[in-house]
Amino acid sequence: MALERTLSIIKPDAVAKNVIGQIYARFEKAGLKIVAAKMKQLSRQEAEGFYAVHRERPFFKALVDFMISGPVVITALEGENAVLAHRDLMGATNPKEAARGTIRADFADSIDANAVHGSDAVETAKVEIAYFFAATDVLSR
Ligand code: IDP
Repeated sequence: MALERTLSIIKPDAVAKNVIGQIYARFEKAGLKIVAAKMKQLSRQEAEGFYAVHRERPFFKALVDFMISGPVVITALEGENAVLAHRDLMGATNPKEAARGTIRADFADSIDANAVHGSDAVETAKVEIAYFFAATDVLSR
């Protein structure tokens, strides 16, 4: 087992549904600790930079438009195998394919509005956490 950190974003659809607390409760129940958190209205430039790896994909503009459509909640989580543990909680990208009881199965409406983002690897998580938080804002406990 490895103590890891991962980046979670509660996307504008889930924030609008008022389920931030329900999603946080799932993190905590799974043993993931919140070590940094903020609510933020992303600028277009911030969202484009965050999703730069998808720049050439046909859904890029729709993804960025969606991510700036309202505030998001950005959280760094810490725990044993945090990256995979968090992705298990999220479920498949397309909520129609997400396993029962996952965040996306329960709260997401479509592949575009799919409630949450989670880092896909430890190295990606380091870059994504640093994209939104200064090192001094991540408080291990
Ligand atoms: P992930 O969020 O499950 O890691 P990624 O493949 O990294 O999935 O894609 C990033 C985000 O881009 C997804 O969460 C989803 O909102 C959006 N996305 C991915 N694939 C599609 C697609 O085929 N159509 C529309 N949006 C997509």
